Amino acid sequence: MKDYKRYLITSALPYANGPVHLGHLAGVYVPADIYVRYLRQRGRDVLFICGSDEHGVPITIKARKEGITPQDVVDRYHTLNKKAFADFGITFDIYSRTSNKVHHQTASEFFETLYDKGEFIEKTSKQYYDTEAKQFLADRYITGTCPKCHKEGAYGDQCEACGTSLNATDLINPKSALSGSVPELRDTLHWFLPLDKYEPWLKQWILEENKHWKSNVYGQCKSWIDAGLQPRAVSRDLDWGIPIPKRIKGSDGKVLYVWFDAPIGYISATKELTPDWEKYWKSDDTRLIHFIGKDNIVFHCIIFPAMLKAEGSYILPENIPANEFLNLEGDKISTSRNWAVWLHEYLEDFPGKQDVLRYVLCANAPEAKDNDFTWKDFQARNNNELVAILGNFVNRALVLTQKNCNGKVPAPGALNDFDKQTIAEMPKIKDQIESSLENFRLREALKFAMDFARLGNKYLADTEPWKLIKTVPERVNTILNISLQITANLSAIIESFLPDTAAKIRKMLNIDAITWENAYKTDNLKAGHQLGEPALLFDKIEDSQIEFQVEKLQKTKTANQALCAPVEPQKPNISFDDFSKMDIRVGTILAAEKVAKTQKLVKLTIDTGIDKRTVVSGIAEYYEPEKIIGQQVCILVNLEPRKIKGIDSQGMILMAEDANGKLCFAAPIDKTGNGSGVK
Ligand code: B3M
Ligand code: ZN
Repeated sequence: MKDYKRYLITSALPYANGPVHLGHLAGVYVPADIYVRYLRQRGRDVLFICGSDEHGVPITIKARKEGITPQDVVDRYHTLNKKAFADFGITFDIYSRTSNKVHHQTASEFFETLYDKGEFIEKTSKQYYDTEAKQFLADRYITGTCPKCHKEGAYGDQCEACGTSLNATDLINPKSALSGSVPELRDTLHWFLPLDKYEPWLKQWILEENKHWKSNVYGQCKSWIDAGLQPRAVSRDLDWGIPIPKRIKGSDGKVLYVWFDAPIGYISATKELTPDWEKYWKSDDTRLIHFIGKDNIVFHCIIFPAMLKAEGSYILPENIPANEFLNLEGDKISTSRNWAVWLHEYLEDFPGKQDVLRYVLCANAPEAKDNDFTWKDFQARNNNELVAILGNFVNRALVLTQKNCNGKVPAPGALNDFDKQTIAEMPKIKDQIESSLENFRLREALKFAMDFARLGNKYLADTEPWKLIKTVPERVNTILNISLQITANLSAIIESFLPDTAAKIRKMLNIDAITWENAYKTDNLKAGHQLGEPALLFDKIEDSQIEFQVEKLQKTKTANQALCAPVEPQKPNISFDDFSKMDIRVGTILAAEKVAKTQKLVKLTIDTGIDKRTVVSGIAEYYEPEKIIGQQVCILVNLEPRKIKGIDSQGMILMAEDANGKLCFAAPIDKTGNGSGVK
């Protein structure tokens, strides 16, 4: 490989529309942080860049749902995620955000440069427009019937029922999610990056010159390129994002497509971090590496490089070690289904155990294929690997020294063959770790790092110093010296994977960090050096803790299913007169009984304040009749009476129905007089 002078490491900018979870950490941020820490240990010039991706339609949808502004949404999650990353020891040099001024400027200048160079195609196409809300509709804001499976509630970009990707114009009976009205097709102008023009270059650059990329990354790129590349719109009709520069004709109401501005965020964040930013972005001897998840491959391997190439003054990524996905207990991690382990919650349940999660996520990293996180495996790796191997070795070496040498590093005597063999293993393992890390095989690197601890453990087990204390104390001194040298080196070897643990070991050894270059030597600790107090590095995780986590996950799944399911779009507007025609009163349930031979129906007698009347309601699945007597409810009293299963039902009880069809009473919170009107 080329001799690079500096490293520019980026990790995907997470959308600031939800908290980060363990899947993000495993796929992107832990691997990037391990690699960066390792580079720093080797004294390399490195910048580690990240931040929040704060544009795009999902953020506006979330804001609408919660009745707050998109800026409120991104402020909330930017702060939360920044803290979560810091808590897990992810050592970004900057965690910026794309709503920053410098980013807006950088991204719109980038657009202008390409525009002025004539790199875009301008095209008018037909898109849905909501005449009531007076705006063009993003695909996610249009719902309708799926042309494929004929289920309702499909989105303009995808049917979630059958998974088909759609164009908004494919939907049957399209409706605007903003106003509920039927949208109309209108002409709109957009700017397109002609990826087809870059196809020959991309073919050469990726398929010929970047054969060293991971096979999952290379394979995905190849299939995109083989399928033929099409021009891609880089603008959107939206009011949240970076406005297309005013001087450009037709820019009104248009913003940059989020995937155009987000990767430029790497550049703006570097600008914000250092006035030297151009040295990192514009010199051929910088090694630029993007850490991402597999869903971001096309944007980082094809579209962003094509943008950079079109602009002309930037370097291109040397590698893009994208990972596959981490599943959780056999199911895809999903924010909307709340099937996730949230980082802030993990720390509440396992305070101080960041390194354990870093360890398990790296040991299980979805490097070549999707992988599964299970709490059982988490427990097993903690108990059988961190406690039994790493923790046990370090503890034995230190406690034995404290007992037998007053906590001072003993001077070694003559070495025997086994000592020499053991010592000779250290540089070998270190080399293996280097080669694995340089090639982004982090799981393998961690396995080798644990071999370093295994080496120490085996050395103590085979030499059994505790049996020699009385008989050959000089031999014990040699064994302990070697064990302590291994421990000291181990603190450097595991530093990038388990930074807190490395710091704890250094504290127990009473030393400063050992450089990577010295992390195999046997004179890092001088004879007579006073050690600190030994303490346990890890403790066992009990079955009960694991059962608690599994149950918690199961519970959140059920509880949140209802809350997170997509809600129905709003219905068309009505006048106030329409509303006042409904006579809704508060009443009290006087009697309730199941209607014979039905599953769902309950016959209720209600005191409406006006009269006592009978209403049949479909609530039997959710309420036991005897338990609701005396409860207040709201009742639409002037609904045309209907015969239901032979019973005259005079009115309707108001119920809240969630997206899964579950019902609960919509009733006054405070007790009030029967007959009170609801307005
Ligand atoms: N925000 C997608 C994601 O979080 C996107 C990455 C941007 S990286 C420039 O998966
Ligand atoms: Zn469908």
